[in-house]
Amino acid sequence: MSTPGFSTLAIHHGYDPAEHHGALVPPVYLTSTFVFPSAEYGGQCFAGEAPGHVYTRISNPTLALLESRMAALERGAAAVAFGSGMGAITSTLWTLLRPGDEVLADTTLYGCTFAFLHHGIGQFGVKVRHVDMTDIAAVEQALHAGTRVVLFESPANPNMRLVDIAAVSALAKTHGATVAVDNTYCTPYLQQPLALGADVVVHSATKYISGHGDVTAGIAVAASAELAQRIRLQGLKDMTGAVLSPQDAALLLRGLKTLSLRLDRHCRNAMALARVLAAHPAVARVHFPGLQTDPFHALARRQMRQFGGMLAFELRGGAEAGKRFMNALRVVSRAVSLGDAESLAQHPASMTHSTYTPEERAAHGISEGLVRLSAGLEDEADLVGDVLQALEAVASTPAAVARAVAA
Ligand code: 7XF
Repeated sequence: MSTPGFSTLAIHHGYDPAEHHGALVPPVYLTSTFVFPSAEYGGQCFAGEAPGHVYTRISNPTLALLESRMAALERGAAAVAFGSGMGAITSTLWTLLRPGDEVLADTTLYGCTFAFLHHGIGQFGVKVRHVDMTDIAAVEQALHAGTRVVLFESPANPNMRLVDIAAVSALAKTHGATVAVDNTYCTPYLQQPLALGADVVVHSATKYISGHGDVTAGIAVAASAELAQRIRLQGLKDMTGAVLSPQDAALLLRGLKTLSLRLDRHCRNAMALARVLAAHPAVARVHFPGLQTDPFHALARRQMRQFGGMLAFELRGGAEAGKRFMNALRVVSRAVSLGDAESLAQHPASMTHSTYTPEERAAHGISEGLVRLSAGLEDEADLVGDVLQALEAVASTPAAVARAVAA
């Protein structure tokens, strides 16, 4: 049989019903511990000399199925599941970094990843440096022998900047740095950073992979099995303990089955919303790589299958207008998170990126007026109608009328 396609892997990889009483859906191993056939065998398991599960914080058959499926989908060697995206990110970075090492990060990162670097691991002798990774020459200049990890998101949360994964990975390799890419916005259906040269991919599986807003989870997928094992035995087992519950692993396995179908719809809805926003006079700027005018359009065509379900925009009336827009929404929910069936709108400066100071947001390219939208799975016409009526509500306020008259 030829190599199975993405959806076939997402539905079948690593599971044979014949080994489980014919159960179509994999059973959930709802157990924290595993019984040893003998005391000697238990000791051998702990010494890594005999196969078998010993304790769910280290491994569990339901988690192992999710991990092998995610590794196949990301084209990695092995994966480790976590109880949250921050669990995946912190466990991976604690494993890779020592005092004196430097992590070179893009200018824009999700707020808690930024906080972990500056207020978490940064307190323990790890140096944190930011560089604009959309500028390859700047990355080349910033890399040096002490750079242990290169970390970025593409597209970046919240401002939709894209990083050339292949170019940055190739440069980082020449300096012996490990490249970690947060692939939450894309999932492996839209983008496969390991195939482009990255060493490890991290996800908030709370988002598209779960897809239904009812799970918090994370995944790290490594290009080498050795790195995945280090992340499991140091980062997960001893340093964070951020294990995923088997019940939640089962929900993620269910989410994966429809990931490609859902993302096709998310991407279509996001494109429709981006077009409507870009054409509206109340909108100053739309950040969406699917627009031909977007500075990252050509790169997106090269490294993404489609343009994703996330977009961000700034209204001419700034942050105040942005809040009025959000308050006028009727179909789109006002909430953080992303990748759910429900479309979600949030204000990064006061919500997901309030971990930055206003000065840091200004220096890191996160404008105070930015509104972020996660296009859900509702009907396109209803979403477009909702966004248009909310834009009209903003445009017809007294302040907007006064501005229009003055102009
Ligand atoms: O620990 P989580 O499962 O919430 O994942 C953390 C995380 C990691 N990477 C990226 C790119 C993320 O967007 C997230 C979580 N972001 C949510 C958001 O931006 O809305 C969190 C809500 S405060």
